[in-house]
Order: sequence, then structure tokens, then C-alpha cells
Amino acid sequence: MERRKFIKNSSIAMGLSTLGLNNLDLSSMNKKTEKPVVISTWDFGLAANQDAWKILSKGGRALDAVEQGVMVPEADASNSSVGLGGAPDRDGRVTLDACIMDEKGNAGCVTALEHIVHPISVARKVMENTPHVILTGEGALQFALDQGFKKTDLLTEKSKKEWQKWLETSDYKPVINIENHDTIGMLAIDSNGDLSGACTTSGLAYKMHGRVGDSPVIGAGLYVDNEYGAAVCTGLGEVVLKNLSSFLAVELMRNKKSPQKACEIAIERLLAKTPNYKDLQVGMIAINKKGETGAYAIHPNFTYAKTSNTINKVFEAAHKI
Ligand code: SD4
Repeated sequence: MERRKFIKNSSIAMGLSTLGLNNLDLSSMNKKTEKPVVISTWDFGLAANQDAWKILSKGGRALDAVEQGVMVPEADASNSSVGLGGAPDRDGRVTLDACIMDEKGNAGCVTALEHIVHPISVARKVMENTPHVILTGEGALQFALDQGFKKTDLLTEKSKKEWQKWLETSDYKPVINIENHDTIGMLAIDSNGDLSGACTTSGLAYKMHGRVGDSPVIGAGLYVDNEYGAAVCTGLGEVVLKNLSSFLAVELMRNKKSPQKACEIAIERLLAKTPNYKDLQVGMIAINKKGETGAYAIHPNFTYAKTSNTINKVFEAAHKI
């Protein structure tokens, strides 16, 4: 019996390695409902998951968990892709994009927000305290200050020096997989079985002033449908915006695809519409109502972190190229 099981497992592993799917999250193939679960993009997701887990493990709400979780990289000045210390635009201004979506389908977003360390919390206030979904730029900042957020200089000395160096050539070229920490997208299912998601970023380094990516756009960077699942993207926002990849992945889960298949098909769709896809990276993660998860990317080295009662680990996603 044991030997048969061993042979079966090794042949699955051999099959996966032939497909280039080593380090695949095999727990996602377990059909049993697992909750709570939290997943988030990139290596730095693991630290963010720990704060989310403090809420989820006590029976807390997924919405609170994803907000608290993504606040960790937002406040971390040492990473250059989210919140404080984020790379500025080409004019030297740090402009942040974020959105949040709850189990009731409510959503709040801020775009091109300056001077606020936690755009995700401003997005939540937009969702809960206004009749709107998106506030942008000056209006978003004014709203944040009215809600009691403090103005902070987000441009660190390190980011400023790097931007000044960039100005010498001013060559705008999005880099694939910046130091394995880019936008943080986080999805959670709580012990009640409810789903929520959050996504927050400083966007692409040295973008044009006023440029908004996919991350704060519902259906593009993030989508949650509490009946079926949730998905979040990272990578070159322009192509995600044109393909509404998060909405598509959730729609695929509604059509009974697993989160893994949903991510793969959503990325394949994007590739079919993007002739230069080899020059850019998009990664996505998804979770369904059973707590099963999936992840897929165009290029290697897109990592995601998963935390549950049985797992607390960073995985590399399967990839196209
Ligand atoms: C954007 N999607 O602003 C974000 C940035 C990102 O990996 O995720 N980069 O386009």
C-alpha cells in the first residue's frame, strides 16, 4: 500500500518537473475545504501574511486581515515598490495606487495618492465612508487628511538617489520581477468562509506623472466574488488593464475551473492579445470558495506566500516561458 502510494506520488512529481512545475503548491489539489487561508504576491508576502494570520487565526474577518497584512510592506521603507520608500514617478513624486474589496462586493480605491503611508486604509475609508468607489490624486489626499491620516514624505534618501541616477538617462523601461517584491496583492478566506482582497503599490518606477496602473482598478488588479473566488495581479499594469485579468480569473472559477486553471487561462488570454509578451511580466494568484489556491506567471521567479493551519511558505508559481 505504502509502496503504491510512493510510486503514485513520485510519478506525479516527475510529471510536474517535466512540465516545469516544480515547487507547485500541491495543497491546492486537495479538494477538501480549507479555511482560513491567506495568499499574497512575492517573497515579502510571507511577512504580510503573518499580520493577516493574527486576525484570521482568531476567527476575524478576511477584510480586516487583508488590510492589516498589506500594511506591513506599505510601512517598510526598505522596499521600493509599495508605500513608504516606493520608487517615485519621473518627476520625483511617489504616487500610490490601492484598492480593497469585501465579501459583500463593496469596493474602495485610491489612485495617484501622495504623502500617505497606508493607501489601503484610505481605500477602505472610501469604500465605507463615501458614496464613491474611486478617489484620485488631490481629492484622495484631501479626503485622507479629512479622515485623520497624517501627511508623510514618502521619498526616502535611497529612492531619491536612485531616481537622480535614473534622470541621467531617463530611459523608461519596466523591469521584470524587481528584487522579488513588487505590488502586494493579498487574498483571504476567513473561518466564516468569506473572501476579501487588497492590492497596493507605488506602481511602475519612473512612470509618467498621473499614470495609474491596474492595481487600484477593480476587475483588473483585483476582483472578489464571495460566491466563487478572488484573484489579484502583479506585473505590467497596462496589459492587465486591457485584459481585466482578475475579473476573468474569477469568472473562470464561476465556470468551475480550479484557481490554478483560472490563472493559467487568464494569463494565456492576455498572451494571445500581447505580441511582445516575452518582454514583460504578469503574475497572478487566485483562491476559491473552498480555500484552494492557484498561481501562474509569464516568466519564472514570480513567487507567492501562502499561510494556513498547515502551511506557511513561499512558493514559486508555475510559468509560461
Ligand atoms: C502597476 N501592476 O502599477 C503594478 C506594478 C506591479 O510588478 O505590480 N509591478 O502596473
